[in-house]
Amino acid sequence: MDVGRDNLGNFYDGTITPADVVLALKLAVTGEYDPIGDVNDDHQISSLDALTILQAAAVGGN
Ligand SMILES: [Ca+2]
Repeated sequence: MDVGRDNLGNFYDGTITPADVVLALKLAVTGEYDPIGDVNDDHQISSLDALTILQAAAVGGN
């Protein structure tokens, strides 16, 4: 994950946290697209992306 601010103004610090899951779910609900949140590279943000981020947060989050 890149560090910095994406085109929606969300800040990414390079670590995966539950806050990133919330952001991904928000994108999934609103239909907005952000390549940073598209962790499985299928060119859409869905609950599957959020689940993948949640699992990453549970394993390696701090
Ligand atoms: Ca995706």
